[in-house]
Amino acid sequence: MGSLATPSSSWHGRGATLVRGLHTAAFGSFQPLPEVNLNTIRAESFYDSTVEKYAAQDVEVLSLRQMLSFGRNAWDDPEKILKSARYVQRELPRRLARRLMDLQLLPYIVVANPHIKKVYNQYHVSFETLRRVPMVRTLDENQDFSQLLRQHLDQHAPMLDSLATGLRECKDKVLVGPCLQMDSFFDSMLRSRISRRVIAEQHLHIGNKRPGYIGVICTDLDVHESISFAVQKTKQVCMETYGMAPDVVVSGEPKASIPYIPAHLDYMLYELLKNAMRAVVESRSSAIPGRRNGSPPQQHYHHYVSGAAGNYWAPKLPPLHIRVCDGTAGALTIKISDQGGGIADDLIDKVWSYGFTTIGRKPRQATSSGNNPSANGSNGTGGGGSPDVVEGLGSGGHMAGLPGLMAGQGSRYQMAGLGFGLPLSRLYARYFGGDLRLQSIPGYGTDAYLTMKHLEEQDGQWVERVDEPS
Ligand code: ADP
Ligand code: K
Ligand code: MG
Repeated sequence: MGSLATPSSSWHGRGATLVRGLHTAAFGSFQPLPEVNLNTIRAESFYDSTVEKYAAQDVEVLSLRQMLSFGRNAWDDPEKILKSARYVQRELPRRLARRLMDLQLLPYIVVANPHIKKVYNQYHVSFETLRRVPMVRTLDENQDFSQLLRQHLDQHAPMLDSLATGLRECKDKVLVGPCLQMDSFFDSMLRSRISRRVIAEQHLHIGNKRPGYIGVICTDLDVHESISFAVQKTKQVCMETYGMAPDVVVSGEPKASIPYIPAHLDYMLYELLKNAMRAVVESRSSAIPGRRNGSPPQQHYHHYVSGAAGNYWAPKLPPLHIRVCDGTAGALTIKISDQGGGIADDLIDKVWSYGFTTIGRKPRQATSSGNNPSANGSNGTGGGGSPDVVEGLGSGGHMAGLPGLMAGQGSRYQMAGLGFGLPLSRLYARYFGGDLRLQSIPGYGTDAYLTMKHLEEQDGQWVERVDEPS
């Protein structure tokens, strides 16, 4: 199977000139540090007192503001770079140990799943490897450590996919009932994963001088640029999948910007736009089969489509509307409105569950009036539940996905299917103190509100990010 998209800080391909992040190949091929033999480190048994010891240690959570102020001019300050390396060395084993403990607590049927076991083993290998690296004292040692870090980031790239597949297989066995809080398990696994990757990527980029960036954080991210980029990519995928795509009308604060990790915003926009476009196309596509090559009865409401699926008359798609609202209470909100038929009341909570998707279901959403969705929710590229965007194919390794897409990885990615888009996007939004909410009018359409916090002081407190789960 393919894999699951998550953002990467190593981002490229936004047009030939627009390069986000740095090419990881700069680190060259990896030579393991002499003390560590990767081949001998294996998770022999699930119980491991060393893991327990590390898991019990406190983690140090840095806010976005702290990361920005620490990282400022770090490229010119070897002491800062070494301090950053030691922070990473200290934090990652503790955080990995906590997740290993979580995995150990899963019911046997879940732990025994080969995909979940693979995740456990990989986490364990990284834990054992990283905790054994001697404290970094020189820039040369940091260079080696950075290579090791990059290697582990890349090795963990497919782990999200394994978790998702493991979840699906366990759910199928029906043995994983409500007693196991799957969503909160995934929330803490994935939030921790985001944290670890942000920590690692921030260190890997902290020594690079890049205008407008501190490490992987863009200090003034142009929100409209991110939107138009995501629109362009989603339209492309939507066209490839359905042979048509709705237009997108963008309005609002034209100069909106925010300090943010570009790949995080790119990911959220891409997932929300895919959902919105899919809803619009599928809620109108029922008319398509009968209209091939014929004259439409109501010229005004139809347009001629020439695509992979052939030539036919299709109903005109109502455009998506995106509005950027800045400056209210220290938050920037992006509202994405579609007329894709909305979400049925009985599904409105379920859509936030990891793995929940209506791909391959029928019917897929609320209907009223004559707005019947197509009976077949799949997109014709083979099998419901197939993966979405390919992760790990982007040069960024992990959190790749979109970068993989950028690099033109062919037609493997699709519009939907893993059921991770909404919950994972909300996790990313909340990670830096923002949020993601949906407002649906069944039978009409959906508004998604993506809110991101500015770094201003609020009620006497700086906006902090939600980091490692306790
Ligand atoms: P996936 O897109 O892989 O199915 P998501 O988590 O992104 O997973 O979305 C879960 C489900 O929520 C979708 O399958 C779809 O049924 C529903 N949904 C999400 N966004 C919309 C929308 N804008 N309009 C209608 N339904 C939506
Ligand atoms: K979902
Ligand atoms: Mg989706």
